[in-house]
Amino acid sequence: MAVPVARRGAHDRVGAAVRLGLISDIHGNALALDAVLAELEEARVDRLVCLGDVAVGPQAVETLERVRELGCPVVLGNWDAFYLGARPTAETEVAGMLAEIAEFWGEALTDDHRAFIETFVPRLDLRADATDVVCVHGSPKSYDDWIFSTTPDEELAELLVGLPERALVLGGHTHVQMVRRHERLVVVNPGSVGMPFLDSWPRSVRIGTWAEYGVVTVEDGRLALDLHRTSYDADTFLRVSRESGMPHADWWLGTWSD
Ligand SMILES: [Mn+2]
Repeated sequence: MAVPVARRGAHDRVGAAVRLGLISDIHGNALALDAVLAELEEARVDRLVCLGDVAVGPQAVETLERVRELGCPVVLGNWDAFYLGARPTAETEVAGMLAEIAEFWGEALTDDHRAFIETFVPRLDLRADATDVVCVHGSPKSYDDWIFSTTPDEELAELLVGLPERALVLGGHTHVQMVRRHERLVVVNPGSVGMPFLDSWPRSVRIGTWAEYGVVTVEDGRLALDLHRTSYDADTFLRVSRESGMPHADWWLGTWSD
């Protein structure tokens, strides 16, 4: 993968014309990640940013190790935090099942893997050309916050309070691609690499059999936002998932839909 290794820093200057590749919510789906990385290599992005929820899925180890090899900065997601001991906030039946499944997937992770997850940051601030870029998982306040296209303006204002007046806010967590303006801010969600949702969680859990990512190009006052969907071998991924012996397999596999 010809993406340069990114330095970490509070304000990491990345030069004039910048193409950022955005991957988020990979959710232990290495096959989807490989398909996305192949396209991002073609797209000649200058750097990659991962917006969190990396390992939690059937191919936890492979996915985490691929992301580590990329050397890109990673924002801490709620399920990354789960593997560092954080408990899920939701107490629904579905949330309980997901936590049991996640525990199972996490059994394959070593202390070395957890040490890598500990390097994930709650928020990453970049400068791309003259643009402030704020990278988060849910919102700048919490990896548990949802920003949907339908989130009321007043609620959104609360979640974005304290940001620079003009900034690009990059976040994941909803598994739904989105571009939304809020005053001078532009909020972009590249969707989910490994488990894109057909509906807005938590209304229901329905997962699509494609992979999502984004490319942001910033150049001399110009801004281009590309939200991509691509295909991968989802049949093999679902077969691997079933064969893993995961708990609640019938329910979980039943949430996947073409
Ligand atoms: Mn997620």
